[in-house]
Amino acid sequence: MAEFEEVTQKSAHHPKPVGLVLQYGTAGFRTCAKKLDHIMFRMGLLATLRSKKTKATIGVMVTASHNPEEDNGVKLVDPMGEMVTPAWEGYATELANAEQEGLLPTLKDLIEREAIDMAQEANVFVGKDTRCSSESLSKAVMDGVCALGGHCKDNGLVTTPQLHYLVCCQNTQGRYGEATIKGYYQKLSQAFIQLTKNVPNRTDDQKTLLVDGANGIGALKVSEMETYLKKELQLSLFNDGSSGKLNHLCGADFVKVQQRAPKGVEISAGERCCSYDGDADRIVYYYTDSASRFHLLDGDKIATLISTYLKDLLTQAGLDLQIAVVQTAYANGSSTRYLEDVMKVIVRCTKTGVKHLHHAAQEFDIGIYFEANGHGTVLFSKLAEEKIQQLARDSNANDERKRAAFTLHNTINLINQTVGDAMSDMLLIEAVLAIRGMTVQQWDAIYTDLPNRQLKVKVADRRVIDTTDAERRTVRPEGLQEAIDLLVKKYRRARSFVRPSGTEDVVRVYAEADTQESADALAHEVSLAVH
Ligand code: 16G
Ligand code: ZN
Repeated sequence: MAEFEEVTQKSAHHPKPVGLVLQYGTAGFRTCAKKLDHIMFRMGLLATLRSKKTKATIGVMVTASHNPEEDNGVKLVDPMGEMVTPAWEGYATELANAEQEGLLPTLKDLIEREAIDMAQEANVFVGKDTRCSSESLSKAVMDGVCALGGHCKDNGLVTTPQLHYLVCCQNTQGRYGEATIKGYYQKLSQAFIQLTKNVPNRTDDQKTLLVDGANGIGALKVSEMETYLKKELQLSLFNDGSSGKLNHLCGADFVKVQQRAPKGVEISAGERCCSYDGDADRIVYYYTDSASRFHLLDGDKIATLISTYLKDLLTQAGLDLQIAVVQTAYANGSSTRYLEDVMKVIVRCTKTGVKHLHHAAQEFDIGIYFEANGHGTVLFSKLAEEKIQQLARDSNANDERKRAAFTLHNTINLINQTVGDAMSDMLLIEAVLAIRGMTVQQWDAIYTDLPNRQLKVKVADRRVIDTTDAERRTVRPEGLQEAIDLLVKKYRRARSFVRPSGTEDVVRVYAEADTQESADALAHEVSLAVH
């Protein structure tokens, strides 16, 4: 068949380095950009097949998120804007690792196994971040799509969540929004303006926010969006990419891991600041107090703020909808206790990685999920959306209930339900703070984080560690969990776990306890037990 000849011909321009083995990991392929050309071409092929199979548009995003500038990566986006399914992650790995002469047989095998109709048309949306290597790597993706006769739309520079949004809009015939970047800005900014326009006494302080763009795509896109916000939110943008290096000493990952302010941001005491990561799907907030102490408001604090807000609105609306918060083992123990004991919401814990949280959140009427690192969003079930719409239209409902329903409706429009989105999360947080008349300090005071420490341990083979109970306990190697249990017992309010990283060749150690000294000591002792 002609298309296979094209594949053979074109793949010769994107040769695979012999012996190189890479895996479609927690967040797609990610490594040094120089090793990725063949991967990109092949992901173009795979996305085309996925599109034929699902009879829908598929997304391919070229980014390495918070990794250094020299790295790059690629993730596939399924029709409704979700991450690609585990079976297709497996195909991605197979296709990526086939040696040059094995590419065609692997491709044909996949087509047979999935019974793909090659006559079906295919559509692929491609997006890229601001890395130097992204331009040519995204071209390699498009080469792959063309080789199999697929149609390609080059969306150019976009954030990861923008690409997820575009794919979802395209496949739902505009029901989720208009499938353009302008449509994205309009949807979000209109919802934000609706939510904040009647808030009494909103001060200039409340309207101003410092944003660290991590010198990446988020900086570019947030400044595009700002004009749509009509001064209802005024951003002071730092690390906008004009001079600094991507993710270097800045961005959400740096701030969360280092627990300190990024380079290049001039913060005065009490000012509200936030940091995006390199593809703008993560966000964390922070401020410094009058004693120059740094205070971080991470994904757990964001989940708590949003769930308090939504729970109150449901009460005002008199709607009986089940609300749940999904976390991972990294969630600070104080946040879990607060959510369960004070707020009385359901809390679920899943393995690390957005797809696990997203999946668990789909089981509830309203599922709020956030990783402590700041990746998260809120999912509303179809039923929940319908009940909210119905109430907003119900002429017999009283004013308070209707108002709450309208607010919920606008809140839904403000949220990017396809994936965590720094810009959408930022607007949601800003709207909630405005509506509740809260300062960042008041938000921070909802509960106090337990001191905690994260460490990395290099071991010969991290795969010897096997975990269970959403990564909170180990089952292998034998005796390790017992050793951790004994160490934890020595400290007050302590908890610790270890897990093999899904993105780096290390074992991660987490510990929390009543004081920073205890958390540090426990993390250190547990890391010795891992060796
Ligand atoms: C990836 C995940 C992130 C997770 C991190 C854990 C996605 C989109 N991203 O970046 O959610 O927190 O991996 O990395 O799923 P680790 O396994 O190295 O700790
Ligand atoms: Zn990211």
